[in-house]
Amino acid sequence: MPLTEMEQCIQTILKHFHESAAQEGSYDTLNKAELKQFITKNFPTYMKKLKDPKILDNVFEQLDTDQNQEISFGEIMQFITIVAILSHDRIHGGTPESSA
Ligand SMILES: [Ca+2]
Ligand SMILES: [Ca+2]
Repeated sequence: MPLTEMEQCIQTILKHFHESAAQEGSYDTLNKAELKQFITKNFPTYMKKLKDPKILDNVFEQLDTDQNQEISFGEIMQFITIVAILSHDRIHGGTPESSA
């Protein structure tokens, strides 16, 4: 049975997470360099904001809720969730028709 579109979305997220996570150290978590690569590759618009290393540090700390200096799949999902919510807001906020 083929995957539904939503299942494919989840598979895509898993694939790209593991591609970045496998670069160094644990193959199932992102260190800071891997997080940077993950965002650069998958969210280039957001990467512009991360040019300042202090902002990357801050994003890393915010996502690393268990403070083990690695970003797990569950922790990166917080980032994906924020991006998804911002994308949703943009759909409703960008056009003149949306003020109705
Ligand atoms: Ca890793
Ligand atoms: Ca962590």
